[in-house]
Amino acid sequence: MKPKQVETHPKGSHARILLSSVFGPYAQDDEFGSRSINPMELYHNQVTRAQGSFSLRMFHRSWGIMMIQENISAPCSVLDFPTRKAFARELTKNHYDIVGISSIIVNVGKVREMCRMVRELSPDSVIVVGGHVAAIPGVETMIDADHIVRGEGISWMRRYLGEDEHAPIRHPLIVSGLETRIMGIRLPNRKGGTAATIIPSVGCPMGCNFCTTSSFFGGKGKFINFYETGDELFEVMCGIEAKLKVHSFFVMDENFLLHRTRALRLLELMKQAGKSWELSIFASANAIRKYTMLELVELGVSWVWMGLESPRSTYSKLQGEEVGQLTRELRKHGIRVQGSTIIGLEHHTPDNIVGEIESAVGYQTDFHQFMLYTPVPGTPLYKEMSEQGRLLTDMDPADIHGQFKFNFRHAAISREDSKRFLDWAFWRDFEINGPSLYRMCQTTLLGWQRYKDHPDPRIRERFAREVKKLNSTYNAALWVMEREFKKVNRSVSERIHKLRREVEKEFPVVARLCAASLGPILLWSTRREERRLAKGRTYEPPTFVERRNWVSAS
Ligand code: B12
Ligand code: SF4
Repeated sequence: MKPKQVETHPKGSHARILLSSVFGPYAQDDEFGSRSINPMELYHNQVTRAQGSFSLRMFHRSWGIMMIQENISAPCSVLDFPTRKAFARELTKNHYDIVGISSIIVNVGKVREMCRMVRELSPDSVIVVGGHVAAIPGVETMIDADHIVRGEGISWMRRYLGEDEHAPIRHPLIVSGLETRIMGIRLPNRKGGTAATIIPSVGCPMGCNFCTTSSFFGGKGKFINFYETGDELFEVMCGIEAKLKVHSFFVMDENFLLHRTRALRLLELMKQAGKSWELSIFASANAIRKYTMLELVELGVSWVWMGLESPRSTYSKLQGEEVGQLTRELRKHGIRVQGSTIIGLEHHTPDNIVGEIESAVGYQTDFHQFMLYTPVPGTPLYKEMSEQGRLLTDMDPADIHGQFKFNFRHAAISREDSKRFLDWAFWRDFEINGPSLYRMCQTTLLGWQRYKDHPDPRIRERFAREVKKLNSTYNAALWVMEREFKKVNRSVSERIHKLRREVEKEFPVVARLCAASLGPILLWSTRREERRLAKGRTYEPPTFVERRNWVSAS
């Protein structure tokens, strides 16, 4: 079916709206495109997946539809992570004028099924599909939707409802991670215990050729700021801090530090108000280098996700950067680094790829994501590969997610080998550097030792807050890791032992007591988790229903 022209919905802001993410379960193979290797988990999907029971497990809500719901005045329900049954129930229980479905490309099969269900169960509803799935060429012919929205969705939905698309953006209250578990233990959901997500912008002006988020929001030189200034951002963060009782923010902005004026104004306001916040950010190496280490520390940057791509890559964000030196420096200042390396770049061959992976592993980041070089619809890389006739056309979109096999013909590496090299990279990082949890502990200790006596009380307060976990639960975790690795990887075990001794030197009573009391419990839960994982245990996020401006239909 051909998408209709975008006009305003006849009911305007009185239209009743359902915004849904695609249905689960996710971490199992099925006919709608779920894949067991593609769980709804950030770390276990693409970062710590080879780390067994030490893998960090957690879910993240679908922030795009939460943002849209918060910024329209129409009655609106958000249904996040429904089952097919829950989606059907919601469609029949409430009458919706508009059903919005949010999806990325891998889940297009689920979108197709959801559109079919809407036509059957709620035939009067207008179907709107948004998110990255909209970038698939010819998606109109794959799914039965009335509107397919490319790019930013808040302004689109406001326009569609006849509302002011330029009104200021209200930020929803978002707890960044859910149901966090590690070593077989689910961490308690304490109010304020988990960072809040804040989304200052979408898109990234760097425009790397493979980057789907950059291209989806305009490509090179373009991005959309929800909050232009440090003042606006500060105000939003203060509001969230008060309501969620957090000190810690997961800043969902592809390249937060690139917006230097905004970041430095935020810092100025944080200093004036004595805010000792922690920020987890995404930033490119060239953007990080625009700041001194002290500025980063003052800004509360405690975790940074940085694209390393490859030691020989030509991306402008890496130009002139000695990446290894930068990652070491960041960690010495207590900033946890998550590196991201691409497997299968154009210059990779079976002969040089092992060396490239070894270099990436040698950066010794706290976390390391490995991803296959993947031409994704909408990106310059996709266009280039398509023009060269190198795209594999018989692949199910559900298998194009960068963690399986190439979706294009590589000049030197076969499809089968792409997976082998990818899996080997994760394995090698774990073998050489040990569990990410241990590496994080190392960075936390370095930060504490360096800044515990810093003259700025905001800085001291933050490092004291961070080290609290290290001298208690994490030291018990170190005790377990040291024991478990003794049998399989003596070198890692010895390094963990050394770190634990340092922690115990710093906190002689608490750290030892915690290791002695909590250690055996954690050891038991870790081993139980290993057994569960060996039997194929997977995890699924719970379903959420949230209603706003809601009145029951008469
Ligand atoms: C959080 C996140 C996740 C979470 C899950 C989120 C969820 N509940 O689905 C986790 C960590 C589990 C995850 C997993 C995966 N993810 Co992910 N993820 C993200 C991340 C980091 C943030 C998403 C976000 O909230 N952005 C901010 C919001 C505001 O932007 P947005 O979602 O795009 O929404 C805007 C518009 O798209 C639009 N919109 C969105 N929905 C709708 C709906 C309607 C009706 C309308 C009108 C508009 C609209 O309006 C919104 C406001 O402007 C993005 C990267 C990024 N920076 O966006 C990747 C990203 C979305 N993920 C991606 C991928 C590939 C994956 C994985 C396959 C893992 C992997 N191998 O990379 C898995 C898939 C898991 C699965 N089984 O489905 C890709 C998608 C690529 C593509 N072109 O499809 C992205 C873009 C990362 C990347 N650069 O490659 N992911
Ligand atoms: S710097 Fe990162 S976010 Fe920006 S375009 Fe490149 S890969 Fe994308």
